[in-house]
Amino acid sequence: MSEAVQTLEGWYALHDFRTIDWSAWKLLSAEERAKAEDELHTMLREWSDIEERREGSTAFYTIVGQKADFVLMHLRETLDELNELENAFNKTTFAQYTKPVYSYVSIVELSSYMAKPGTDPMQDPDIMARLKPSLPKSKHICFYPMNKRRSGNDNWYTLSMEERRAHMRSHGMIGRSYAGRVKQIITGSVGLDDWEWGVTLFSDDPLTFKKLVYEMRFDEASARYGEFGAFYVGNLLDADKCRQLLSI
Ligand code: 76R
Repeated sequence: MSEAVQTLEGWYALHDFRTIDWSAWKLLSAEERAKAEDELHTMLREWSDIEERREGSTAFYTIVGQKADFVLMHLRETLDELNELENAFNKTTFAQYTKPVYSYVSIVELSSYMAKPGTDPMQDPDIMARLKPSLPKSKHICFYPMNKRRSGNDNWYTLSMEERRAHMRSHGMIGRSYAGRVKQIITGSVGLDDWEWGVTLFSDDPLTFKKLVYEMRFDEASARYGEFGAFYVGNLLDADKCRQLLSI
């Protein structure tokens, strides 16, 4: 049996994708819509207070295309908190005018392939910041789930630790050449959801997603061992953009 890599886990993550029921939303009176929006903005403010207290983080983005209209990505200390906030949102008037289309449950994960031997990662402030990150307010988000292949000669899980480390080094080198242009959050979901990892990328330029993901496709870690689910891409929603989106 190959040795499993040690992983470090941080905050739990929920990616909640919804469409908006525009026909029902349009049937509301302007007052009813305003009330529903006020309630939504109160909830958004509560989430940003939680972020300020460093007890979690929330990202709110539109989704372009027909897979969803928006995503709320939440990070929290526990699965219970994620469930509570999901239910609190579902009880709002605005949520009544949305339909869930996809969700993903995972946990922020760092693997130790590149860890410096003899150091305690939990004492490293950079590592702690990556495990419990404040989600960036970049203009764009990209999310997709992925697996590492387990078929025939292409089985990631039968590779030795050294082989996997070499692949991850090469993978990390490509990633690092995008430093400053993209922020990636890898969340592990083995035992939590249908795929093995969620990949969430943030950038001010959506073309960077295409360039980065394309370049990685040629790297063996992705070319030979990567399997990918559906891609979701979208634009940052601040309070003003949210009002614009919901105005009829
Ligand atoms: O933590 C580190 O910086 C070490 C290097 C590193 C690891 C171990 C790293 C760097 N990643 C690691 C692990 Mn990654 N990553 C992806 C995708 O689309 C694709 O082909 C793959 C999706 C992207 C875009 C990406 C970006 N990475 C992982 C793992 C877990 C593997 C395991 O444990 O077996 C997955 C599934 C995964 C997938 N990666 C980076 C990036 C970027 C941009 C970096 C550089 C980060 C930086 O140095 O700032």
